[in-house]
Amino acid sequence: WGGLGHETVAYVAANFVHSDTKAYFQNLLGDNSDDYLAAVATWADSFRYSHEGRFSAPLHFIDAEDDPPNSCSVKFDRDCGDSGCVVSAIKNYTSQLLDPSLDKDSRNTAAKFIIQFVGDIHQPLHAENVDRGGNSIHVLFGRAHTNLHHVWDTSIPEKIVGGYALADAKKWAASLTTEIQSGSYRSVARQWLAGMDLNDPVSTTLTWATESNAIVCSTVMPDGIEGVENQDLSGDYYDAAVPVVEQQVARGGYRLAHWLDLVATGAT
Ligand code: DCM
Ligand code: DCM
Ligand code: DCM
Ligand code: ZN
Repeated sequence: WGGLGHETVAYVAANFVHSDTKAYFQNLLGDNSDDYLAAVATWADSFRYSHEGRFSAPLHFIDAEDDPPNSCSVKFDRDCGDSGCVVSAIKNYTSQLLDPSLDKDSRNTAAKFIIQFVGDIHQPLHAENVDRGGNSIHVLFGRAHTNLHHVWDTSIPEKIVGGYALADAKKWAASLTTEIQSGSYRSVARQWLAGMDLNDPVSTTLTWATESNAIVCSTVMPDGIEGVENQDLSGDYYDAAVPVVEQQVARGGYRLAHWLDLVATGAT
């Protein structure tokens, strides 16, 4: 996701964490405001462009070598490369967060990675190898020339919300939070947490990646690359994507809240 998506995931999570979890992460992140998660939700996107952070670029995604739209799948051994992937990264940084012998600076960094990566794994094209997660597929969004990956990261979320400021993310998160508490997600949200296990982060996050990757077959390119390449995706395609993007952002935030609860409980 772009900044808007990541910040919205973070605000949704902040709306659901236990008060002990909030105190734990406010202390670790050195931020006692209500924006303590959203304020660092895109730190890892800047870090990966720095010299010392270059190693972390592949940790934002898992390149599923499946065959959309005919067959979607994620397999850890096949798809998580030698340099690591979003699944191995969440495992690694979760274990760092839980290591009391580790200095606070490292645990602060680990927390920022977790916040970004739980968001990213819910972006369908961050769980797909084809054309570098859609980056090499030229598309139009209205009059703008862009690529399929960017449309899902940024164009669709920003069209839904009508902006990309922190305040826009907070507003979108409030609306998704209401949907989880008393709206269209009320009956399914509990199921979103099924199988979450702090002692088995690989299985937990592969479940999320598999669900995300399945959306590549169903919604991102149901008619293959030819169905989207050089097409304007701001009309009917956008309309079909909106509920899927909203659900993925809501799921990411709700699951991030529970993961942070498990970490805070496990670490104290
Ligand atoms: N980005 C950044 N610095 C750059 C280029 C892009 O922080 N020099 C950000 C903008 C997008 C995000 O990275 O929000 C896209 O990241 P990804 O495509 O990994 O989701
Ligand atoms: N930005 C964004 N969505 C846009 C345009 C910009 O998320 N449609 C982000 C990217 C930069 C910041 O806002 O982090 C400032 O961008 P710019 O300098 O391009 O206005
Ligand atoms: N990306 C991805 N899968 C890939 C390569 C890149 O999901 N195989 C993501 C990472 C960034 C965006 O696409 O969010 C742009 O990547 P880059 O900056 O490497 O072009
Ligand atoms: Zn992306």
